[in-house]
Amino acid sequence: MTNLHAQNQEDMNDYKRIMQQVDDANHIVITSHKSPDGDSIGSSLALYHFLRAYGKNPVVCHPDAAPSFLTWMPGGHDILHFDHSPELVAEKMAAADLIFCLDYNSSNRIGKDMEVHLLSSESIKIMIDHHMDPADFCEIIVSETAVCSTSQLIYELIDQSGNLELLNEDTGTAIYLGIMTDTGSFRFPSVQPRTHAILEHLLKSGVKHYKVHENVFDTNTIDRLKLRGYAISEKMEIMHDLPVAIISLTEEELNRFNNEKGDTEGLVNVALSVQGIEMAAFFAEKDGIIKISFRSKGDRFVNVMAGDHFAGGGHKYASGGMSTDSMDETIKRFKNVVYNYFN
Ligand SMILES: [Mn+2]
Repeated sequence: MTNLHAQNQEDMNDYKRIMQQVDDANHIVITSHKSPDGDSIGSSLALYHFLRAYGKNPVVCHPDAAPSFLTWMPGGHDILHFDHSPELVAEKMAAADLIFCLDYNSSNRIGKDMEVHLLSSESIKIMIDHHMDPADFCEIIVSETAVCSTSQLIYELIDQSGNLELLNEDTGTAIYLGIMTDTGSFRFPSVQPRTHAILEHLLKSGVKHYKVHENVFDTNTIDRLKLRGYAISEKMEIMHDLPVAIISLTEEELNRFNNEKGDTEGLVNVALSVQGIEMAAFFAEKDGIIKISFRSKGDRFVNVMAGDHFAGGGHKYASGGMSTDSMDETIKRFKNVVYNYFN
């Protein structure tokens, strides 16, 4: 879906129209959602490197920093963080004449405080995203919910605007990172033949795919591995009579293992990997709030449950939510919701 279809200039695709806005812009800001993941970092840095090769000087402004297994990326240390430098980011956003909103579908996904600066900006705003139900806060919306990652859409922007010769190793590495992490290393149903065609081109462009995998997956600390071992051996529960697995970690438990950003990443997928399990939930307590990740497969979907019961949302097979109840109360509530869902 794109808003610009309404204007329908037949000889120009949406991506070319986006590049027209880029041509006209002097101050370009690239934003993405809170709690960065591989796709928000990948799409932001891919667009950053591409626009630099195109002759622009964009700045990437994120709400908060990424875990270290993502910050090694070329350009990773050029990203400004609102929670660390609020005045500087506010200044960049106020001065912007073009703001990209990548990998999020609703302005509140960048956090209440940064959202104020986004909504008050007079800049043209362009959303490029793959989450369902895009909110209406951008002048141009590219919302492709069947595509595996926003990073793949940045490739489409570069390709379909006729700029593929500008795709260099840094841009390609960022696209590779985003596709790899948002597809569980190229295994989710969202992977299309087109995805692999893009990957072929990225490798031909000099992307060292093995380095991306090593930097993301082979950088465990001992504390992280012990925390994950503890979570699996002591805190994983399979629901009675239901193909549902749960892992929960309290703040005390996380602190015991010196938890750092990213240490619990993907634990929910470990729960989902148990033979016969169709749905998994991971609960983590932070500052008295329970943050929840939901995953599912096959005919089971988690996005509606996350939205209806846990103030969240997301994709059919991968959603998030939160709860201000205690851990025990939250898990009890989840079990009730799941019993109703399955019966
Ligand atoms: Mn994404």
